[in-house]
Amino acid sequence: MTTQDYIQLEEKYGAHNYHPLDVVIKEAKGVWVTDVDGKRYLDCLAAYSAVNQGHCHPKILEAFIEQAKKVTLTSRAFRNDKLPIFYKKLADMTGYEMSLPMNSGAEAVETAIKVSRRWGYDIKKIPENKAEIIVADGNFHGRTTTIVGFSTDPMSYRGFGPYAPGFVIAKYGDADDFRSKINENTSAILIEPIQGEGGIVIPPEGFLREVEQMCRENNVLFVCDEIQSGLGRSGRLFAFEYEGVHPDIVIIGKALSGGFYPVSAILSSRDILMVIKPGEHGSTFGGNPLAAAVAVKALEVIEEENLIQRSFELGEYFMSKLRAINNPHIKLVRGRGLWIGLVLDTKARPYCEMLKEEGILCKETHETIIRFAPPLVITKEEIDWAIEKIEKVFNALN
Ligand code: IF1
Repeated sequence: MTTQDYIQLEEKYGAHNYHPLDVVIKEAKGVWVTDVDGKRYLDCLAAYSAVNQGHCHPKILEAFIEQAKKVTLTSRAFRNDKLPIFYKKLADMTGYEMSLPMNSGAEAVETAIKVSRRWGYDIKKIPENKAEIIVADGNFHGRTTTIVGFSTDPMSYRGFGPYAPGFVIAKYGDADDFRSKINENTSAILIEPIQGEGGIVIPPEGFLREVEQMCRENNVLFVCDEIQSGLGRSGRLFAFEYEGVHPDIVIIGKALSGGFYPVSAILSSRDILMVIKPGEHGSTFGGNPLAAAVAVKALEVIEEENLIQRSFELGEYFMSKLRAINNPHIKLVRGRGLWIGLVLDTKARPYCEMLKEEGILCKETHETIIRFAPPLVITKEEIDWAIEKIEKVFNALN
């Protein structure tokens, strides 16, 4: 079958809920993917940071296969020998006392919302059904109806109402606006430390510290969604570390499994997580032994291969090379670690299409921003190769 054959099948039998580039990937390894015609591409999206460790990492693959031969799913009606090890690994690596495992990122965000509301009622004594959670404009936290209900992007929420109440929008980066929205019924502030889908939007220095401070002053939980920004992507284990804050709840996913399996979790303290009593929350696959075994190895790879420092250093290098490209359409290069947004003054899609022809896969966001977020195992030589192609494309489309 040819690329077009696959595309026609997909268009005919699959819902059109995406508009992907016309590249049909057959296999992948590290930072490279190969399409059905045998053409290789440098992957600069890394499945939206789910393959920080690189595609099909051999050590995670081995852990996956070994566990899959033993037991994959026990349900949480019984215990298994991998989940406790996963809990301990998360606690040791992140410094958070306890965690609650789920599957998709959105499920973990929903879990954080439920825990924040339950804490609001049982601990803060907010009147029943009055709890409010403050979120940021330009947020992206997933695609469930609750979550899209507090999105400010019509692409996410139009036609999916009625929306869950109890969410208040504040201006991302504006601490005064967040503070002005706090009242006695506020149970949490939920934000991304850097807004990914918004186009790698880094808030003003000090914003996260001010949010943490207003949460402490008003007995409000500080919740950080690190599903995309976390686990090394930003050049730190968590992006919130750039401001030295310590959120009450941290939400993780994506690279937590290195792209092998949907694994997500929320990290928090015993005091907060114990508001959920047995049987009050969970999921069929949440905390299964296969997910746990894969996640432990995915976390070990981040440590063993020093991916956090690599992300920081190579991200600085990549951004410096992008800034050196002299092109009138490039307005701004911004990012943290290997999480880079190239802000243009024109539509980004044609550049992504042409970069694909040059062997680089990347994705535009919000029309005019090209996101470069390769797996953190990328080498300096591969970055140099990519820069050469990017310069060629910008010169051609000038
Ligand atoms: C798609 C981008 C979109 C996330 C943050 C929660 C979730 C995500 C900060 C939900 C997921 C993915 C979803 C995927 C494309 C990608 C994405 F932001 F990364 F670019 F959509 F905006 N919090 N982001 O980034 O996690 O339930 O997907 O596991 O929906 O197309 P999920």
